Amino acid sequence: MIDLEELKKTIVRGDSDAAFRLTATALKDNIPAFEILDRALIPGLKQVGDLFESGEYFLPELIVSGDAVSKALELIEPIPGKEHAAFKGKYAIGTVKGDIHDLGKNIVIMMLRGNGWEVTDLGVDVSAEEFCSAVRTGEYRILGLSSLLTMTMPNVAKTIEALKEAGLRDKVKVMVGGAPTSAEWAQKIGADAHAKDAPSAARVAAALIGK
Ligand code: B12
Repeated sequence: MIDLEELKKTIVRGDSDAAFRLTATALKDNIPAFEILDRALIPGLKQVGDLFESGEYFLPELIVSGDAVSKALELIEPIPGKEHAAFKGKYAIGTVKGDIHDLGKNIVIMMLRGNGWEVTDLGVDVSAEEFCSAVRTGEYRILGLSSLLTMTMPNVAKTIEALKEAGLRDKVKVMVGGAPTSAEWAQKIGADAHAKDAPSAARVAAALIGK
């Protein structure tokens, strides 16, 4: 049986090949995807963030650890829901302008796909105009906005304002998320909902459309 602590260590040292190999072994050992995420990949990233904050790691270490998680994630999409996931509708999601963090968003996407959502990934560094254009042309029930930097949080609010100005705000529910965000802040900027992690994102999305 594979030791998830070992997998976590591959993330902390940014070893993509080992992360990929150990994730494959974990899945072969029937360890559920959410456990791999919760006990190895996410804690690994958290440790990398702490090392960065304390000045022991620099940008190159963040990059290689991020790449190691991306490599592992290639193997575990999508994450199936607990019950049979009936089709719920279309969901568009992106990381706001100025922000290129996408691992959390990608995990949210996996969880949504495993829970009956058809998800369009709008990518990273997405401008308010690009979000508006997606809402205008697609039949999305929910738009998800991700922000990992305190500095880019205002761009979440700007995107909601842009939707209002374009007359699109009533066309779609808006969900926000990302480490520095909170439910209180989401309410203040006029979002419909906030979720703190991927499992709650799937739950909140279903609740938003009454399912
Ligand atoms: C990996 C990483 C990077 C990688 C990103 C790789 C990638 N492909 O994403 C790279 C190297 C690119 C990077 C760059 C930078 N980073 Co960085 N990074 C991280 C790190 C270590 C992990 C982030 C992560 O993936 N977490 C794991 C995921 C699973 O968590 P999550 O993103 O929060 O997502 C979950 C929830 O928030 C939620 N969620 C997320 N999005 C959404 C959206 C919706 C709609 C919903 C409902 C829910 C939801 O669900 C997710 C799954 O559970 C964090 C440290 C940390 N502790 O988070 C720093 C961190 C975020 N980075 C930081 C910084 C400062 C930077 C840089 C400015 C560094 C620099 N000097 O250049 C640049 C900015 C580049 C830019 N313009 O965006 C700071 C941010 C501080 C702040 N609050 O502003 C942090 C906190 C590090 C630190 N402790 O100082 N980074």
